[in-house]
Amino acid sequence: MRDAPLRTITEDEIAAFHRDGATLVKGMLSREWVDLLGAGADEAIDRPDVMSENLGTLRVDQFPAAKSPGLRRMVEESPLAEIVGRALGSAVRFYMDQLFFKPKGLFLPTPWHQDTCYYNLHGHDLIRAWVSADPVPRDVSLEVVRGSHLWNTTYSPLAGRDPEADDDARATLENARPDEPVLGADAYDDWNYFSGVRDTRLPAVPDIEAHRDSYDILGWDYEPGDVILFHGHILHGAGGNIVSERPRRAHASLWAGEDVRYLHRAGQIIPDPRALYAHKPRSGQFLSEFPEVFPVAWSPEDSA
Ligand SMILES: O=C(O)CCC(=O)C(=O)O
Repeated sequence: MRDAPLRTITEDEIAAFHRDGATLVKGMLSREWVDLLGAGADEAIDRPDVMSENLGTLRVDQFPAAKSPGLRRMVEESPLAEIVGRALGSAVRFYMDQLFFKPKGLFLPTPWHQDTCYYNLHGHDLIRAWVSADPVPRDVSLEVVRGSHLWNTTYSPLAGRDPEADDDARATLENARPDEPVLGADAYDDWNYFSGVRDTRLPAVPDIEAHRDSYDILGWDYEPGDVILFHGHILHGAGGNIVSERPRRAHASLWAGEDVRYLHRAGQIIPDPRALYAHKPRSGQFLSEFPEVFPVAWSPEDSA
């Protein structure tokens, strides 16, 4: 049974998400959910596994809800599914989650990137819910390039082996098969951000940081209980290079609406959700064809 948000997301907030590609939705999660988010993040932080990466002072975990009961409850029982479902205006399915932990001390920036190219997914109805157990001031919070979710460009990932410097990576990219993921189920035995191959045939992410004045950058002061919604295709990053007295325990979950399909990407970086491998998905199949792996988490009928 899912808990309801403290209030219903407004039409204006939904319109802002679709227009700008991201919006801050204030005051949606109760203190109990924020406490559980903090406890769940700590559980994941204390259990580094093959899906954990230390990138300087940024620790990123893929699929942390798989090992943290607290984060699993956030995904399965918290109001997040209803919030993202109302924003998309359709049924939603949980695809995956990530933890972005910056311990107190020097916060390094999260570089500007787009998530699209990291996953074997294709479609427009992709939405992320970014929440933090700690207050996050504007200068170290999530930022997006307003409207970039509609640019219709898939950029090259920042991670992955470089095919221009590595013959093996080039061969992997050139020989990628449309019916086989580049990262197989064995990625769950041994994975890092450079297990996959960077698809350098895609355009490079523009140097947004060096030309901030040329972009319309949106960002917010974040308080626990708020939810930042952002589109799966938007260019985003997070500020840094400041010393903070507090950690930043952020959790981002990725949800799919109706048009989202599986797509074998030659430059896949993040493995498919573990349970999907057994189904041997083909490019073009809707996620809804795998209801055992991606059950409906919330649908408008739930609140009718
Ligand atoms: O929180 C961050 O620093 C980055 C978050 C991010 O890149 C994401 O949620 O996709």
